[in-house]
Amino acid sequence: MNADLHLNAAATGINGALPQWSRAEAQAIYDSPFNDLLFRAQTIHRENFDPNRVQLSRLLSIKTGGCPEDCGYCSQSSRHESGLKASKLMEVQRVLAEAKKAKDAGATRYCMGAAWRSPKERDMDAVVAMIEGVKDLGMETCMTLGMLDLGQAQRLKEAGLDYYNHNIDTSERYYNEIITTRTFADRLDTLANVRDSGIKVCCGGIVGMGEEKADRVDMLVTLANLPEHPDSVPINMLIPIEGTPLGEADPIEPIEFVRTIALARIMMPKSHVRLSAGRTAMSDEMQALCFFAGANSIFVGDTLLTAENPGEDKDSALFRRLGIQPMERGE
Ligand code: SAM
Ligand code: DTB
Ligand code: SF4
Repeated sequence: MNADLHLNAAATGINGALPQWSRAEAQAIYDSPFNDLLFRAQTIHRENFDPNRVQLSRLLSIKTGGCPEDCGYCSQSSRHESGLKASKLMEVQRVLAEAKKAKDAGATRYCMGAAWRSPKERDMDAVVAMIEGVKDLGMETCMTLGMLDLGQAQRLKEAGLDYYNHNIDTSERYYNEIITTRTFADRLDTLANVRDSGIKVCCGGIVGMGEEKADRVDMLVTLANLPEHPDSVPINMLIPIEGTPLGEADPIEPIEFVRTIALARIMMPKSHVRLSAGRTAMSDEMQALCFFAGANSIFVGDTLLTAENPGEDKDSALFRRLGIQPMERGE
């Protein structure tokens, strides 16, 4: 392996602070020979995790569509003509019935998503009841509700929320091409509020939105240089949705996608890297390479929020072929 690749910021952490990565350093790793990159990622993966276990999360859209934001990839923005029917906040009992089914199917974490810019005061009681109910089932709870102020984050923490998902989505440079109704800095503020309230952070982004390699690298550098690494890092492959500005985007080259996963694993060794949206468009071989590169979490079930996901039968067949076992709760 190229000796340069051993030189990383890991040596520079002072007083337990996380090492800070430079873009050049990260880009060199991303561009390294594929076999070197994968060997390094898999070595780091094995130092931190059981390489044959993958964490299973299940998503539910608790409030679908009609979102005022203009995220260019999203089926749920009211500014795009995706044909999606908007619905009101789901009733608590229905959410809990769905969570129970997910638990019975092996999911350890239940992630509830709402198409909001941020939660409204009038919705908080129901959201709190959902968190409490899902926790009572013995599952980990995750929510993604848009921007949060510190008070809202503290309220969710008190209800027992384990994780909050809020993605930076892309590099700071490319961000304005994709979203104009909230800034990159807004995203970082929400992440700080979540972290300060003591909720674990789930934060990643999307690739395949027409960005350059450098944008993928920069996005991961931003994540790796946060005061703490996100506990979970979802890497979504764009699901192109008809009627959205990115509905006709060219797919990302699979090897580039695997490189992105490997770099995330190398820079954030202890984070759960989630092979997130877009798996229906991936071959088994591509997913196997992603697991080898250090991905160790997926969404299970036949829907994500609004889009398709492979479903239980396909995933259990894939896991059998690869000798992969589901992770236990809290692993
Ligand atoms: N409305 C909340 C927000 O944006 O903060 C929460 C839900 S939002 C749908 C969660 C994340 O899903 C987005 O940040 C984005 O990374 C991902 N996502 C949404 N649509 C996608 C698509 N078509 N393909 C891939 N990922 C997508
Ligand atoms: C994340 O990073 N990916 C999930 C979750 N966080 C909320 C959402 C994927 C959404 C895919 C498109 C859809 O289902 O509408
Ligand atoms: Fe709304 Fe979230 Fe979709 Fe953006 S990603 S349009 S905030 S639901």
